[in-house]
Amino acid sequence: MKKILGLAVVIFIPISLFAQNLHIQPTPQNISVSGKVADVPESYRFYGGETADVEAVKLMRSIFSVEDESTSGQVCIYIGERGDRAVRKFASKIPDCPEGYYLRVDGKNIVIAGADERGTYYGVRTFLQLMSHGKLPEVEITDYPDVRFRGVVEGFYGIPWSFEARKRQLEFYGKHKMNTYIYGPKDDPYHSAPNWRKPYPPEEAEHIRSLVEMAAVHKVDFVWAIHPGKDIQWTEEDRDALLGKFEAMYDLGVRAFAVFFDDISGKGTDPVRQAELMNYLDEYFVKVKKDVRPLIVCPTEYNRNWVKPERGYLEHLGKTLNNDIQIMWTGDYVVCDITSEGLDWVNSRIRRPAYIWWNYPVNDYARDHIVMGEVDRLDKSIVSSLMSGFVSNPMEQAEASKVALYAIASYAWNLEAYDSEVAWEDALRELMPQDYQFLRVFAEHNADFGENINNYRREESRKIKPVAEAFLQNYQKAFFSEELGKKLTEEFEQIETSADMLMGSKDNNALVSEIYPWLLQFKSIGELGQQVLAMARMVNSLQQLDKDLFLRMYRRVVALRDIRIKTGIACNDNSDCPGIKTASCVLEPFICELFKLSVERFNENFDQKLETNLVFDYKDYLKD
Ligand code: LOG
Repeated sequence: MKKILGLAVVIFIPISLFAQNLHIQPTPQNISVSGKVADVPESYRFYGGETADVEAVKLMRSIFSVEDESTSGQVCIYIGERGDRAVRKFASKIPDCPEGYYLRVDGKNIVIAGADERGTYYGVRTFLQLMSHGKLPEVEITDYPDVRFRGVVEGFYGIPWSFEARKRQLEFYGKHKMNTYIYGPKDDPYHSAPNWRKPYPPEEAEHIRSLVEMAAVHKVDFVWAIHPGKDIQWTEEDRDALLGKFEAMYDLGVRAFAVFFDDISGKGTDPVRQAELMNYLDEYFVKVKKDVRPLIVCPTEYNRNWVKPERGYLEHLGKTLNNDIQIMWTGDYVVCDITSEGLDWVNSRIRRPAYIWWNYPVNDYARDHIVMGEVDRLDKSIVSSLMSGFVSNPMEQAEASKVALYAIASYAWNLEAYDSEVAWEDALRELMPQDYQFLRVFAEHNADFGENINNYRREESRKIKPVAEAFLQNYQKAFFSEELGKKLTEEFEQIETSADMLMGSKDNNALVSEIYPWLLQFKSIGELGQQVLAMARMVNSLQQLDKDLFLRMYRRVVALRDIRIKTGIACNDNSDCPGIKTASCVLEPFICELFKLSVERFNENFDQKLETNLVFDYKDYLKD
């Protein structure tokens, strides 16, 4: 039977639709598709298994096992890196770019040839995506990343990610071709003051050791960062303490390091001392060890808005820091979109391409919000050589951050081909394969950060927004549009249902538990919306108005508002950003406005003095 199937392989079936709809993320740089499709071969010969990247081979072997190999196999699988015998024939096709690969599937061959080990691994990752429903399209792909370092900087304030969450992250990075995880949670006392000089306690040390191992399996550089600037004394003693800590981390397996000088004041901010220290570490640690990656530094003036030109801070780093030290940069502001102009500006000062620390989707300055919206506004026209890295600072909610991280992986690999909508849909599907449609509803209405100190806003509730606006315009003129009202009611029903479905979902337990407080509030937005719309409708036809029923509805809305505040405070009593906010950009204000208009009308007609202001002010509540 197997033999017959094997023979069938050489005959490609022209199902061009299938092939044309090839969906590979991140989008490969060059792909040509013949339109022919074959079954995944069951009879094959495998070349290069002993010499190619171990992890790449392992992944390939999960489909093409050693046991099923046959010398008479019809299809030859070649795998390896440039210089390996198995892929020698294809050497000229391999892109001359780190982490690049050449991938070919034709009637007789499957070729995966990497420019280096990661290239081969990424080639296999692409191959796995090609194979869907047991079919393999005939393709030729030449692929490589636009941005050299892509990934995540766990650099937020708040509860650092758990060991379990980090494991899931590393797996996700490997799968989506991200190669960097910078460990720098502000609230890890062994990363920052007061304990940066001390070694980790044994249990935490062991966790780091296993994360480093796991990172290697997923082809991710585990970069350990230190944040010494709050109390560094610039003495020899402190320099040795820092070096000692690096040594201790090296012993745990760490082979990539960063030093963060962000968010400090006083002595630690001195660019001369910072540069001396960095060069010292470069010369006496990195260069001596030989197997350590180039250093990364996050400067004190890490965004344009904070630069004091008279200090000449960036210029000093640019001039003095050894060439192979990377310099991080958040853009024109702490939180902002990255622009070509901004990159030119900083690069000319630091004399190297900036290593972007993108402060999105981090929510440590807006802890009451969770953001899972479409990552649009990433500039596709930026010349990739202007950046040496693009890493995202995520949310304390690791699993929920994956929506943004998926997008960033896709963008940093291939800037021009980035499609925010596709990335968003894909990410949601990956997070919740079964309950995707409910998650989509939630994510659509949880995209903005609300008013915040960084003035960084995102579009939210995009589809329903014009409907809500038009409805209110009509209603202000005392016209209740049945058509628009129906759409809005349906939306609120869908919100309520989606919240229930997600709270009960077993599709991704880690995600559900992270977003649970927001789901509770999301459900109540659904209920509130329906109730307020019903009130508005009732008060609009005064002849039919049942005064008692209206008052009952009024009381229920007020009760829902109170529950909402109490739930919010119970879940987050952070004094800067208390509460849990959801759909706060469009739907919550819509509900407040419609409530106000309806109650005003009721008051006028029944000579009542009901409160019309349905505010959701957590801070006021905390004061009481
Ligand atoms: C911190 C970072 C924090 C982020 C957003 C950098 C380089 N440093 O203002 O730890 O998560 O902003 O609040 C920062 O961005 N400081």
